[in-house]
This record gives sequence, C-alpha cells and structure tokens, in this order.
Amino acid sequence: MISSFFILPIAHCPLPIAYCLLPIALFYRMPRLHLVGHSGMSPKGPILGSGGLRGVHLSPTMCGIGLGDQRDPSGRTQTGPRNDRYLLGRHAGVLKRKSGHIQHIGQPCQREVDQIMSKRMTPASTASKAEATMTNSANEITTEMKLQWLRQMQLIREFENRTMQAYQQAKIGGFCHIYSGQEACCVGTIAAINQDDPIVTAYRDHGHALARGMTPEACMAEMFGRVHGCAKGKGGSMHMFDKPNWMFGGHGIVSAQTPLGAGFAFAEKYKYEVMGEGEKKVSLAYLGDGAIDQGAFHEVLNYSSVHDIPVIFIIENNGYSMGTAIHRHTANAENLISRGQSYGINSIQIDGLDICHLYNEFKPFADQCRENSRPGFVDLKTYRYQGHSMSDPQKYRTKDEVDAFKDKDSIAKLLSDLLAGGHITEDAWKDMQSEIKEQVMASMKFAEESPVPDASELYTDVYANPEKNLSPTATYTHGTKNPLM
Ligand SMILES: Cc1ncc(C[n+]2csc(CCOP(=O)(O)OP(=O)(O)O)c2C)c(N)n1
Ligand SMILES: [Mg+2]
Repeated sequence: MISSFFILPIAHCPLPIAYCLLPIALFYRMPRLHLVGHSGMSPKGPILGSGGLRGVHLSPTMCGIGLGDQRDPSGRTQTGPRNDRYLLGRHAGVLKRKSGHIQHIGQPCQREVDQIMSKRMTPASTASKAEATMTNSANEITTEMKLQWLRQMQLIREFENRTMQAYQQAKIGGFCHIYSGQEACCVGTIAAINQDDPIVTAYRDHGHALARGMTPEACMAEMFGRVHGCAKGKGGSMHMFDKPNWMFGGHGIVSAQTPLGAGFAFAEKYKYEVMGEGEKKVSLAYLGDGAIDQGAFHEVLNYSSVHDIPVIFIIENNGYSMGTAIHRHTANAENLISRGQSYGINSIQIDGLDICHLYNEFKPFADQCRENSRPGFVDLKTYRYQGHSMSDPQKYRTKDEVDAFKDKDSIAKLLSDLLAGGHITEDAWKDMQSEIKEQVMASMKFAEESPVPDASELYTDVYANPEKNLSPTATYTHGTKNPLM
C-alpha cells in the first residue's frame, strides 16, 4: 500500500500551488500526494507538519478550478468530449498543450442566453424543491446494508474508545479529535456514493477513513506515528489519507478541504466531459459548522454553482466549533441551508442521527448532483460525545445535554430497529461486538509492533519538486516529477 507519495507542507509553499496540486495529481495519476496542514507530534516517531495557518484566503484558482469560457471561437457551445472548454486556473498552459486549442470568448447564441437567464431567474428555493423531487424510492435499504452499517458504526465507536485509551497512555501524540456520536454521518453518506467518488474531510477523520475501507491497522499505526500507518506515520490523527480508497485527507486547516473537494469534482468532470474518460462522479467535502463562515468556503460555493461542479458540501453540524455553540458563532444558525440556497445550490437539512433516514434523503440527493453535475449543500445535524479534542475540559456544555443526545444514539437506534424486525438476535449482536473488539485490539498490537520511521524519513516525500540540493540528503528518490513545474 505504501508507494511513493508527496507530502506538501502548505505553510512552506505558495498556497495556489498547494491547493491546485491534489486535483492535478489525479489527472497525471501521481501515485500519492499528501497536503499537510498543521500536524501533531508523535511521542515516538517523526511526524512532519507545519504550523497552523489561520484565516487562509483562497481564490478560485487556488481550488484548481479556474474555468475558461465554454464556447468555441464561433460562439457555439461545445458539448462533446475532447473539446477545449476548460482552463485549469493559472496552469492553463499545461491543459492547452494537452488539447492543443486556444480559448476564445465569442458571442453566446440566443438559446444559451435563455438557458442562463432562466437558471438565474429561478428562485433558489424553487430550484431546490424541483431538483429534490426528481428521484426517490428506487434505492431500497436492505437488511444486509443495515447490518453492514451497524458493524461499521460499531467499529468506529470501538476504534475511538481504544484511541482515547492509547492517547491517555501517551502512545498517541499531537492533536486528536474523537468522532463518537457522529458515526452515522460518514457511514450513511459514504454508503450512498461509489467507491471511486473522491471524499475529503477535516481533522476529525478516523471514522471517514474506516468507513471508506482503510484498515484499522493502517489507521491506528498512523496515529502511533509508525511506518505502516497510511502516511508512514508522518501525518498522525488529523491526516488520514488513502488514495486507493479515494480518501484525500484529513486536513487541519478549517475549511481548507472545501476547495479541495471542488477541485476533485472538477478534475473528474474534466476527465469525463473533456477527455472522454471514466464516468460521472460526485465528490463529498465534509466540514464542521465552524467552517461555514470562512471566506474560502463562500468563494467555493459561488464558484461551484457558477461552473456546475458536482461537489456536495456536507456540514457535519455537531453544534459546536471547539467550545463555541453554533448560535454564538454564526448568524442564522437555525437555517444553514439558506447559505447554499443563496448561491443557487440545492440544499437540504438531514437528521444525522438516524442512518436509514439519512441514507433515504441523501442517496437521491447525491444521485442528482452526479447526474445534473451540480453542487449540493447538506446541513447534517449530529452531535459529538467527546470534547473538541483530547485536551478539552468541556466547560461549555452540561452532562445532561450530552446524555440527552446519547439517548438518541445512532447505533442504538439502528440496533433496536434490527432487533425489533428480527434481523439480528441479542447473541449475534454480542458476537459482532466481540469480533470488532478483537479487530481493534489487533490493530493496536499491529501499531505497537510497527517500527518507528528512521530519522532519514524526515527528508523523504516532503516536496513535490525539490530544488536541487535543497534536501539535506541531496538526492530525491520518492515521488513523481510534478508535470506543472
Ligand atoms: C483556518 C483555521 N482557523 C482556526 C483553526 C483552529 N480550529 C481548529 S478546529 C476549530 C473549530 C472547528 O469546528 P467545526 O468546524 O464545527 O468542526 P468540529 O470540530 O465540530 O468537527 C478551530 C477554530 C484552524 N485549525 N484553522
Ligand atoms: Mg462543529
């Protein structure tokens, strides 16, 4: 699984390059690329990282999604594959060479003007309703799916319990954010897309990695800072990365994953529509309620809507941004979907504690975004049982509040449905729990036995295109040459 890959410390390179690289890496099939925001330090092994960046401001070109005009020189709209409708931000020259055609702005034909105007004049709420009612029901939830979700959610819960234990024993260092309580969010949404649809998330990322198919061993070893971790132990808890499973982080910079999510969606759209390869895809960009007021997020919503980019922004709304309750940190907190609607984006609110309800709502929604090549916005209501991070004393909320949400626990709800329907017995559930416990214990053993990286690893996989003699080791052996430089 470990092949050559890149780690790009974004604090040390120009941001436009940093944010363009991930989607571009997809085009050129670089084996791996890892953006490191700010990372933790392993008590035992080296973890590379840079200082946290605050208030990062991203322009559309930083998303790697700057688009050119969509008409050919005569003014006609081009529709077939292999046309030259797109420019990729500041790296337009590279794509131009590939397709050998120069952009030109011509006069739009009347039909196109009508289409654009009717789209612009449709009130966002009406557009949302119209899109939302187009499909449904065909996606029946089977008992097998429910049992699989139960297993996945329990795996994440158990994994997080052991993670907390290992953290308290100082086997895991740096920042560590526990996902318990939110399991239905990642399991239910990931179940609704294809295995090769890209996803990207923030630092509370263990659940997404496991739900996407990363082994508990690779995930745990990463947190232990060991060489068999998914990023050779260089990323730690906040930087789970798994290209084979189309999971592109794990990012510590609040909202930085949103332009990346749009970039992935654009890369896939370009591949399908321009290069005539692959199939229609949709990307999921998960973010917290604390990320929705970042400038980058609004730029990306606007851009994605204007250019029909099939990315779904999933707000895992757990009600808190660190220790600040949502009504204290954002305006119009009860009506987050108005954010998406104001950009003409189909937007829905979903109860993220009931996985079957979540899937039933989200599956047709995601199918629409894929089919129509449109962005989506989801206010996914959830709750986290632990503090913001392992070092949070949680003085901003009461135990009663936490207990009230535990009463609505998503695993307990699914289990009781299955028990009531006679689809699982108490004994089978006990067996499932024991199997999962053993699986997680085995991952801890694996992580402990995995070697600590050699100190020389500090200088490998760090720069996408190191300048000659920049690395103290003088030679650069890992990774692929960046075709853009
Ligand atoms: C640009 C930026 N600003 C501030 C921080 C510090 N910070 C880390 S997590 C966090 C809160 C984010 O809350 P939310 O998005 O709701 O996610 P949750 O932790 O609830 O999953 C903040 C402010 C950061 N990492 N990056
Ligand atoms: Mg939050």
